[in-house]
Amino acid sequence: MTLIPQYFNLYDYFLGDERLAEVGRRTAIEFRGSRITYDELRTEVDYWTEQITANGVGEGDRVALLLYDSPEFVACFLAAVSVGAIAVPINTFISPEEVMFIIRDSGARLVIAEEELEWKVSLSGSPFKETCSLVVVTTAERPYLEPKDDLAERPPLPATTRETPAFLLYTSGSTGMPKGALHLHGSIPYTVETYSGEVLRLSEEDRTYSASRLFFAYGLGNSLSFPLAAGAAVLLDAERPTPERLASLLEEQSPTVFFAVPAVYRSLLDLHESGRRVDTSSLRLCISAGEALPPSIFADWERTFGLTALDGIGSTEMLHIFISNREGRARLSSSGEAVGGYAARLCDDDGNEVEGEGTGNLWIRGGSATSGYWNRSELTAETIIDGWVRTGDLYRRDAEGFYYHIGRSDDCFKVRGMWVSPIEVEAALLAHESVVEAAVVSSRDEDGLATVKAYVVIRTGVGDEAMKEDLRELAGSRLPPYKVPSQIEFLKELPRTSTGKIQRYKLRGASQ
Ligand code: 3UK
Repeated sequence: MTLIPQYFNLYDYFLGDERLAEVGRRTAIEFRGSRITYDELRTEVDYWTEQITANGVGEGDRVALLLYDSPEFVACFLAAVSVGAIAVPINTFISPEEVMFIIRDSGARLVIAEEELEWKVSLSGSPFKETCSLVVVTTAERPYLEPKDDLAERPPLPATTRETPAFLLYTSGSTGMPKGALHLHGSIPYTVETYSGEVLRLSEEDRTYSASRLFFAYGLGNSLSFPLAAGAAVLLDAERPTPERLASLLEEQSPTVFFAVPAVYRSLLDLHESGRRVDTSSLRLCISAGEALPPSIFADWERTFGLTALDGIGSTEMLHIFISNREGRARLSSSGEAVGGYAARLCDDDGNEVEGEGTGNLWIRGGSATSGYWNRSELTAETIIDGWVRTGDLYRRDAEGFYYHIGRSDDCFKVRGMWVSPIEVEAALLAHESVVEAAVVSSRDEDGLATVKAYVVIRTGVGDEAMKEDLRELAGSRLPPYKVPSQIEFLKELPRTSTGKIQRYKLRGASQ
């Protein structure tokens, strides 16, 4: 007997005739003071489908998106996947070198870029000239609400299934350039049915806003998958989510569900304290992810606004959150309990399972897991074992099944939700002529937030404040601000193993 895989396409899932019969006239997106209904969004997707196919894109081709959070992001993403192509969202904050790495690594056939970000894309040299085109989206005046009467009838959708590749999300690991985790058409509905269904429980009345952008797996779920699958409205904003910007947005656009990383919760609390009152009265739910939510922020948020921030851990590889706190049973310092549909397992370093209470490497299984890294079969085989995805995180589990994050089993860590690789920061410090060696670890500031701490050995033996300033300036000229060490300590030598490896765990112990 042959099993015919059942037809499934994300275009139909979000905007098919049956869905539009229900939600077509409701607001799907609010952006720059205009409202876009689900019906209008479908027209927008069909318009972008025409643009994409006119550029020769077909099934399996990659379409890179270098776009701000905007209706175009959503429309281009859905247009690309509707024709069986693979959408490749790119972080708008990264350097031109990293952008080009992703375009090259994914083998993009088309790049759709924000006019303001076009300078990061250079397709003139080979091998791109013949194989890759660029479409620029004008930032200032966007014609969403112009009638698009001249659209041709959509060609029939290709015979995609839940297993058909749909999008590729790049994430930077411990070393080197980012790696692309491939996701399938079925990955998104899985996260909708599990995490969103169980923890967010969105209704058509909800209005979601995510400070984390659409190009992150976190933002993609928060601002595309979850609201659109629920027939809710998503508030999108192309501007940088500064605390002031977020405060006005909360005040003027009344979201009901708010998503952010811990540092954003802290910055809103600070703003509120400084006298610019933050109005959270429209919110019914606050979600934190990306890094562990420090207990001080959890407590301050609750005390100040009477709202619980629900911490949960997700990853690019699993697409969204798989261990989470829940309303009414959120626990301080914990990432929460496994979300239904995901199995969590703690393993010792030999891969043996730790049962019940205990500590170990976190492995996760669930239907939204990446099918593998793009063109990295070895890395895929190391990361996915018998269907279990090794997260690289160390966790403790208590007797009731709550999980507590201990750290990364490699040495990478996150600051303000963004990855810091110690090696890269060390390299910047080592560029100073007086620096002999450097080791970078995560530390914590007074609020318990992760910061970058550098231990530095210098030629003259002892360093002073002026030297610290010098080093920060040098690092600042080579790295984005969040990677610049806020704490610097001088040492006579670094702790090393007999084989010469820096013992970062000793330094971490010293700084926490
Ligand atoms: C860390 C956390 C402790 C952890 C993400 C929500 O962050 C996301 O994906 P990334 O691929 O990073 C994954 C890694 O980040 N982490 C994330 N959340 C927490 N550590 N507590 C947390 N609550 O090391 C994990 O392995 O950038 C977050 C939804 C989708 C995502 N992709």
